[in-house]
Amino acid sequence: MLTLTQAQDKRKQLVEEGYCIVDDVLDQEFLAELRQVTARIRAEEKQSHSAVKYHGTLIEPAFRDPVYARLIAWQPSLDLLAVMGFGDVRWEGSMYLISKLPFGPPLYWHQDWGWWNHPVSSEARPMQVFFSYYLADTTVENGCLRVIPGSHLRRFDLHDKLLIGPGHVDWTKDEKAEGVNEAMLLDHPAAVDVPAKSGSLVMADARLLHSTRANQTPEHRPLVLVWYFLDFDRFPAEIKEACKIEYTFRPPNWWTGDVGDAVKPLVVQGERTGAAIAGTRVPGVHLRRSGEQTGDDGE
Ligand SMILES: O=C(O)CCC(=O)C(=O)O
Repeated sequence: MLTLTQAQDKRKQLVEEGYCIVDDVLDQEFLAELRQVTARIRAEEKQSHSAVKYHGTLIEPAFRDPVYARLIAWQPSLDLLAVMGFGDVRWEGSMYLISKLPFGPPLYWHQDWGWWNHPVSSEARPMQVFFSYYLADTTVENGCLRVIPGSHLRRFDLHDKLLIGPGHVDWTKDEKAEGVNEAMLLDHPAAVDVPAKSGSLVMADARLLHSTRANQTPEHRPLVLVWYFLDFDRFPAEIKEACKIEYTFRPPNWWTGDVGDAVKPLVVQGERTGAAIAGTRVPGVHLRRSGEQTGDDGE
């Protein structure tokens, strides 16, 4: 567990740069179990690699093994968020097994925030984060994550080149990613490599521009990625309502018996109480260029 000062530094980095890494969040025993189950699921899955060539695999494993319920509610990660000062943590409902294939291509630049039309998008506080648990050490050679620090709060030239919106590359809906263009695969002068040790937690804001290096090795590079909302009680009501519509769980989308009990407090639930926002993944006026003041966000 980090000291308070270390945790505050991680929070500062997450808020200002859009990401941070915390080492040794998973212990060796749990990591071994995750590796074993994840390899089994990858082998069982009949996913066509050509359909998800940029990711490698894009499998939703959550309800296929109890180990993933433990990962979602992994106490050291939740304790870490608490010491970093985040409350009301919710599991967004999704988890992906992204196994970059041997000699697989880089992942294209993209960001994952879905409510760019809401003024809250310009606020520094992280609301939605992905937790990446790499099950093998990642390096520049085997396809580590790349990010553009600060791109969650500031518009870069790259934002205007990414194909998003209608006909766009939303890989959750267009797994073939046919709209990927050249700019989305290019190097960028502001890009930073984020190599990580297995067992570390790489945490990043959904708004951050990110991609990966290519895998230049003959080994798979496995990742289990989990999405969370932070400080959900402070979400704007219309986004909360949108979450209530999107993230519902009914069998078979749950584990059997008491396996999912620890996850229950993390689930978005509740009666609908108002209108939901129709979101967009296209950053609009709420993503400002450096130094630009729009005055549109209630500041
Ligand atoms: O494969 C990776 O390392 C990153 C995947 C990712 O962040 C994404 O698909 O959005």
